[in-house]
Amino acid sequence: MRSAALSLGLISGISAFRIPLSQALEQLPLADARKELVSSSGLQDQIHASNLLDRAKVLYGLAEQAIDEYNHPTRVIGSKGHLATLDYIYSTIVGLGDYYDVTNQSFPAVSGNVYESRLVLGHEVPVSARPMGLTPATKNKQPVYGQLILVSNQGCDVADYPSDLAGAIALIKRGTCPFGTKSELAGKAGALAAVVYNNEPGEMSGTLGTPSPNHVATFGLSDTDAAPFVHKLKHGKKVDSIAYIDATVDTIHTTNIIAQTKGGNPENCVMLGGHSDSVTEGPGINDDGSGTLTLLEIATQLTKYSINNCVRFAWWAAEEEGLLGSDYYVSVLSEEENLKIRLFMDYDMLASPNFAYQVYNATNAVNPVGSEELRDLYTEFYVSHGLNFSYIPFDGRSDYDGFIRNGIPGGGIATGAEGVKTEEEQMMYGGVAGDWYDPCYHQLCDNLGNLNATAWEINSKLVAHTVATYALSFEGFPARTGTNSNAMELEKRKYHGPKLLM
Ligand code: DPN
Ligand code: ZN
Repeated sequence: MRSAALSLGLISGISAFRIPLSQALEQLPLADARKELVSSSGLQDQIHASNLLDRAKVLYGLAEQAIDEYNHPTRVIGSKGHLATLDYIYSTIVGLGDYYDVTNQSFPAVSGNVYESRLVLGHEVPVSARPMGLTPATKNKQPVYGQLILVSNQGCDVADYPSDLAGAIALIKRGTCPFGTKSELAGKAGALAAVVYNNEPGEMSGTLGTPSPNHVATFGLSDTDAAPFVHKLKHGKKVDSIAYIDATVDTIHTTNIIAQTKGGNPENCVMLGGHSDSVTEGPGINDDGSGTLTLLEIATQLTKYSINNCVRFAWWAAEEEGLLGSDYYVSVLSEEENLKIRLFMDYDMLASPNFAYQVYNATNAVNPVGSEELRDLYTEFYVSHGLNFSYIPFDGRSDYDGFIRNGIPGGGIATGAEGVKTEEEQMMYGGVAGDWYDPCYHQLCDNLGNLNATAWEINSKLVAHTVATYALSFEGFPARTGTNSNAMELEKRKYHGPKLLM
């Protein structure tokens, strides 16, 4: 009734003269009142793996539209595959009639492409050398030649950069500050290029983050590949080196799609999102076709019901470039609008082939209050279905980060990316210990064969459960307290997006 009265006020304010009352009433979202009130079991019953898989086939076809330009299917921002994905989401929601208000939110996104790269240290070509995300090219996109010079400490301070770095290549240890800061300080010191080596075992690829005019071409390197050169330099030996990166960093415009129910209390919104884009390398059917399509299917099924609280769906763009879409969305919310979002639920990678049921360990101690109540709703769901679950770090790798940095409780679930399944997890979930959860993570093979239908259906029912629960009531869920975050804790995070930042 409340929303009907509100809308009637609106209609009489604008056009009561021209529309007869009976007709005006027809146009109100009163249809809601004639629908059954949503229930968790009702909404869950509408979810079927077959519908999800049918949508996945459509999505793969859209990714193929990029083949002309990329020689393979992809839904990376700026590609025809991504534009077609946006059209598909938008037209599906609009096709549902008047249940949702849909918004396209355009924003600028930096996107980097590395075409070729090579690093030679002394007489060696270290196999682990990887150009960083958003790295600029070397000068004139040509190889640069110089001495390799060791930077002191962890290269987070101007004083760590020796004067003989001008015209040389900087070798910097990972740690303490972001890769972008190191690249910038190396550039300011006159270095031609920079190499950041890992301070823990293994390969290291990361991103420089927001571009700076002082960034220089920057590689990541494993600890073991770096060790002999660090040793040589510390003993005063010279290492002639060559660095070459052909890359571009461009700003393009891309689009978030937001769909909010017309019904339900608009002061109390339950918000959920997935990302509409993939990486350049592949079609992203699990990452994050799975989350994208789960949201689309639930948005479709929800129209059968009336709701008490507003539900707001988001399909973020440029997640793979560093959470650019979700960051932008939160950054332009007024305080008043921010406070209407009671919580944000992130659904990124719900159907990994070698899956685990992963729940972000979002505690109230570090995150906005309410995050932990959401976490517990997820774990109760798995437990009540006799399923196992595993906590995973809530460390900033997906689109929830902008929300929790601005005081909005957040959480989510996933089924695993490049992590390795343990023996114990094989007992808990089946699958193959020793393999990645998603063996095709960020690769061309993230295609229709890269979905586990059982995990996808269960997780989509979980998403339905969370939507129905909060669309019915926020009773017992903590009220919003403000838009501030626990900044000190969040600064320590190594991620803001899929790639390492420091
Ligand atoms: N879904 C991954 C991506 O968009 O690349 C990011 C991610 C990986 C998030 C692992 C959580 C855990
Ligand atoms: Zn993802």
